[in-house]
Amino acid sequence: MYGGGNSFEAPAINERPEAENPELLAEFEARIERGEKIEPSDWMPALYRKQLIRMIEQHAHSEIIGALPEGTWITRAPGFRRKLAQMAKVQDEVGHGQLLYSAAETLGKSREEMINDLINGKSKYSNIFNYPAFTWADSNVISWLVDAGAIVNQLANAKGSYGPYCRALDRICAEESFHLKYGHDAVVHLATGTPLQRKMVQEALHRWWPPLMHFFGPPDKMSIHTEQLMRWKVKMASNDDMRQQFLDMYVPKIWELGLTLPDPLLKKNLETGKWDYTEPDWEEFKRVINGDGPCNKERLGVRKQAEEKGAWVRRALLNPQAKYVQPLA
Ligand code: FAQ
Repeated sequence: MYGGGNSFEAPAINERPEAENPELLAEFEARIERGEKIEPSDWMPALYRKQLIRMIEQHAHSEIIGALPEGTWITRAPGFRRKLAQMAKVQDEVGHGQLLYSAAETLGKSREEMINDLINGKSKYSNIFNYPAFTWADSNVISWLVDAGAIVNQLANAKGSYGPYCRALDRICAEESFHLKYGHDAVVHLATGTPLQRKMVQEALHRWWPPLMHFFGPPDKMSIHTEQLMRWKVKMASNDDMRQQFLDMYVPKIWELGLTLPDPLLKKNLETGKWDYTEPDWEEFKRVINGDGPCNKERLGVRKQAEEKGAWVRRALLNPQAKYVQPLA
């Protein structure tokens, strides 16, 4: 079990599907089976609501924390055009966070509670954003391959059962596809550039490969939530299936550029039709998602500071009647 204070606990007895009204549960599951969307005002089992909040909230946090490693490269991106594009991408990621927080709010958890849970380390966010982007090439690898991984996941889940989440994912995927092209273009530029540029992108790729393999979640046999989530069509592909899809689509593109990956076992197995690979270090994954990665403290520190510095704006928005009173000299 991936534990720590923020881990998913066994559902309370009254949250277990068998504790629900059997007729309502059967009708709910039949609707899902028919491919209908569940909307916020519809009846839903308590566990479906809890799982969706967990997943959408983690996704929202991942977007706003995910903006940070690339955000630090806006001022250092090479040239004005790259700076503009980098800035637009980072703004998109933060916008995705907003869409996803709104989708999670429809299930009854307030944005304030979600942000508090993020800052206090109670909620998780994607493992991958706890690693540093040392060079411009690291930022490009994120733009290409982390976005690619996110698209594999989101295209599948956009066909899921909860209306507000699926609609948010449709829009996010459209923008993310553009990020992917931007990232690919930037990586190709470095890979076909000077020997130093090529070396830089090759090193970045080796650094990001293990966290990219972790990104899709633990192997199916270790996953806690997949079975229930797939039954209710919240998740539309298992972790291993998404990882395989990613390998299938992107390893050939990486090799095409003459770049290497740090896994001597990586190859498509013609008998099984699947990719063979070395299991990444799942102990490292557990440490990172439970708060002990290279950049966890720094990432949460930035969010905490943003929250504190922006508090006056939220207060002013919530109470527009309040006027600033000039203090007496
Ligand atoms: N990182 O039972 P499972 C992006 C946790 S968006 C951290 O397999 P599940 C855009 C999991 O929460 C990236 N924790 O879990 C962008 C659970 O712990 P809990 C985010 C992870 O939910 C690009 C435990 O391990 N995308 O990148 C991770 O069935 C570029 C057991 O795991 C989403 O969130 C992980 N990688 O499957 C932004 C998509 N994997 O909660 C900026 C929505 C697992 O019990 C720049 N989420 N855990 O304490 C999902 O599809 C699923 O939640 C999975 C995990 C597939 C991530």
